[in-house]
Amino acid sequence: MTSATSTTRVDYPNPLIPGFNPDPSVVRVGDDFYIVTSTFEYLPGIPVYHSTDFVEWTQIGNVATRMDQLGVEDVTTGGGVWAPTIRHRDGVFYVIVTIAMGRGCIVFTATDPAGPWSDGTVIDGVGGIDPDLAWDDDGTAIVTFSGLMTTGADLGAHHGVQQVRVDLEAGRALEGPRSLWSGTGLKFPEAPHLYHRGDYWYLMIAEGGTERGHGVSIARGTSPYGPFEGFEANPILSARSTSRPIQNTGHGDLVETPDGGTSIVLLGMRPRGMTQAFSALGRETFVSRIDWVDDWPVAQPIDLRPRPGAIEYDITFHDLEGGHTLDDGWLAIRQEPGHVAKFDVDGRLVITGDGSTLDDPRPQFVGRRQLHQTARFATTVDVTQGTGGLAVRYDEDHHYEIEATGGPEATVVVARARLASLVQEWSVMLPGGPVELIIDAVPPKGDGFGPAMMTSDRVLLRARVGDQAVTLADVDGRYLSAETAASFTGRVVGLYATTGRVAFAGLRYRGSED
Ligand code: 6LW
Repeated sequence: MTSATSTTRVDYPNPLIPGFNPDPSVVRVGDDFYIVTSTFEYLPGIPVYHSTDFVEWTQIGNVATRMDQLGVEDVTTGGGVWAPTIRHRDGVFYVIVTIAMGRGCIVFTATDPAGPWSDGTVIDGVGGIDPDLAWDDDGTAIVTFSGLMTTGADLGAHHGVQQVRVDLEAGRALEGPRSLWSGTGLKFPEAPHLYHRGDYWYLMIAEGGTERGHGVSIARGTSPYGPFEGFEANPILSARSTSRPIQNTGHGDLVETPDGGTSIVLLGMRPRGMTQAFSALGRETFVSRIDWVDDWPVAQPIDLRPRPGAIEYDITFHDLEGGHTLDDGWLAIRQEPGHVAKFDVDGRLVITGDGSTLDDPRPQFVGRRQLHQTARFATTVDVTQGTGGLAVRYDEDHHYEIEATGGPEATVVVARARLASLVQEWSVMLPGGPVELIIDAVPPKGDGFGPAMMTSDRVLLRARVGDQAVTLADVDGRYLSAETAASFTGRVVGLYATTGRVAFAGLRYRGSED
């Protein structure tokens, strides 16, 4: 990492990459920047976002587009793809990642970050989570990781921050793990990253746990193998015990930004409600400025700077450019989107139900991240040959959906809220014909104080056939939030079928931060 003299520093937008994008890692190659984030049980896994100005980010692909790259088809909820690190060396991109409760530590490589990526090499001898990849001055590969054991006899034990030299080609550690500096004593030292800057090697970690106590701490030494001396001003960044609009800040990665300075990308949440309690979108990617003082990084607190205005897209499947395939932003659960969604001769997206529902681990569902606090998803669906609809999902125990089935004469529409062992349904009969299904996430009703203001948002489940429109349910959104679902991910809204063939004309989205 070179010591860039900061010129006119830029206040980059925050969230930098909105929606369910936790545990970001960033790499700079020339004037190009790439960020990867965690995806847990979803496929494709590990989105790759690209920017040249650090303001506008575009998803250019996914590292894991094939089931066998990850092995998450049976992974438990909350397990799967945890915390990738992206690095670049001698023309090759590397992503090292843990498949928690799955394949373990894997390294993927590619010469083009948009893909294709390799099948992935398991690195034997690297346990724990949050692997970082660096090379020492003679080119030996070093993996530094958090020694939280997610499998085996000492499941749940935490051995602090550990490190091994590895042979990436052979996929094995060259030694047993050595323990390193592990923070200031807060719980869960994790997300380690090594940086070489000037005379020092820096070891930056997260500690305090990914909840409200999360923070970033750093140490330095003259060797990548330690010993490391902790900064007296640790944590260099935390929102704990503050009323800052962005909380849970931690799990950072440093990068030299286009403004000539250093920045840190990291995860955070935007809890809402009178006591800032519920984060509907889960853990998102944020950025903040770093200044170097006496060769120590000083981080600015994270400021909320949402991109102005509304974002809209209207994906009409019939008109998909480049033929009928789903773009990189679509997700399916423990299976590839292409296995769930097909296209019929009219260019509609068709999902065939197999009897599974959103309560199951592998529903017939394809969806996209909710990117804004206020958002509308809408689709027009033909349910004359099956049952299906539009769902907002956190996991199989926490989801709301608006579902339809019927024929030319009549359509039965059902709104459903599933919260673990609780389920509630509302239903209505509408005329036959194409059905528009709508899910609206809207701010709480009212202002100031009062129970209604405790929540993050309300979720409206709506349907329309012809000129008959109905809001079937107005459900509290706090129960689809990171603090209640506790499944590490975030809201994903999508199309699904439970039985028969259901044909969707498209998906429309409008989101804003008002
Ligand atoms: C990730 C760990 C964490 O591996 O949560 O917030 C885990 N930090 O670093 C899953 O996201």
